[in-house]
Amino acid sequence: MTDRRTVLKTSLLVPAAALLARPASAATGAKGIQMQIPCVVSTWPFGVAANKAAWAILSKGGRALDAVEAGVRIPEADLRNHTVGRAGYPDRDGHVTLDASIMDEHGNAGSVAAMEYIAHPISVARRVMEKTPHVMLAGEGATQFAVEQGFKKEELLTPESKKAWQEWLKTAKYKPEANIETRSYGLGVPGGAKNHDTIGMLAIDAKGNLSGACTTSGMAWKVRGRVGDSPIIGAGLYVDNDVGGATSTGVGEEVMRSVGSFLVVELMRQGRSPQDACKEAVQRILKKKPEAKMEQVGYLAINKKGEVGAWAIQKGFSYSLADKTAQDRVVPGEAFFEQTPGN
Ligand code: SD4
Repeated sequence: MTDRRTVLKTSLLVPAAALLARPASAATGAKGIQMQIPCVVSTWPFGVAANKAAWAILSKGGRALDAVEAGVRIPEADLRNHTVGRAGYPDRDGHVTLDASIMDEHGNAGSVAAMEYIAHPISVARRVMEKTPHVMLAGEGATQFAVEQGFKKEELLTPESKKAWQEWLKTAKYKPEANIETRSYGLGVPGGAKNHDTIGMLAIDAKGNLSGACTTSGMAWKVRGRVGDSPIIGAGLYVDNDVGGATSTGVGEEVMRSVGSFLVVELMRQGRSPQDACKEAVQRILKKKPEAKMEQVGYLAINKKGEVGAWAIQKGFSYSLADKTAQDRVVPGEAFFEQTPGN
C-alpha cells in the first residue's frame, strides 16, 4: 500500500535530474497547449464558469481587463465556494479576509490585501489601480476605500462557513491541503472545499492585449493578518504585455519566497515555453526547500502567442481553457510528484 512515507521515500530516491527529464504527457505536449486568440485560461475546474463570463466579453471584441475582472467575479459570488470571495473560510479568529490583484496591458497593477466586508475584492483592486496613485491597499484602509468607492459593506461569513470554522476550532489544527478544488468541484461535489484554492485568470483579447486577475480568501484558519501570494504583484500574478502572464495557486508562502509569477514571465522572456517556465519556477521552490514536495503549488502561464502551460509540485492541479473552439476544457497540470495521500 502506498502511504505518505512510501511516497516521500520513493520521491527522495528519484534524482532531481530524472524528475526534470520526465516527459510531459500527451495531454499537453512538451510545449503546452496552443490557444486561438482571443482566449482565457484560469486555475482549477471552477475556472470553467469564470472563463465563460470572461469569454462573453472577449468574444465580442472586449478588453482583456474587463474579461478577467468579470470572470473571477463568478467564483467570488459563488456561495458554494469556500476559497474565494463571500463564503470564503475565515481566519482562525473567525474573520473572512480577502486578497486580490489585477494587472492590465500597460503594466498597471492594483491589489487589496486582508480586506474584510467587501464581496468583490477584484473590483476593489481594479479601483486601486485606476483611481489611486498606489498599487496596494490593505486591511481597514482597503475596506474604507471600497466603501468610499460605493461598494457595499456586508458580512462575508456565511452560516455554513461559520459552522465549518467552529468545527475546526474543536481541534484547531492548521494544515494546508493540496488540490481541494479538484475534489470538491472537479468531481461535481459542490460546497466541499475545505482549506484553500485561488482563482488566477489570464486573458488575451482580440487586439492581442493581455491582462490577469487573481482572487482568494487565502488559507482557511490562517493567522489573523496573514496575507498570501495572491495580492502580491509578481508572486500570485504577473503580466507583461510584451511577453505573457502567469498566476499561481497553492501555498502562497512558497510562491512569495520565490516571486514565482514574475519568475515565470521572465523565463518566458528568455524564450522558454510557458510550460517549461512554470516547471522551472516549481523546481526553484523544491531546490531551496525539498520538503515542499509535501505541499502544493501550481503555476499557470500564457505567452503572447497564446501558448499555455502549467506545472505543479503535486498531481491534482488542473486548469480551464476557453477560446472560440471550446469554452469548457479542463486540463490536468503536469507535476513532479504524485499527490500526497491525506493531502
Ligand atoms: C494563498 N495562494 O493565500 C493562496 C491560496 C491558494 O490554493 O491558492 N490555494 O496562499
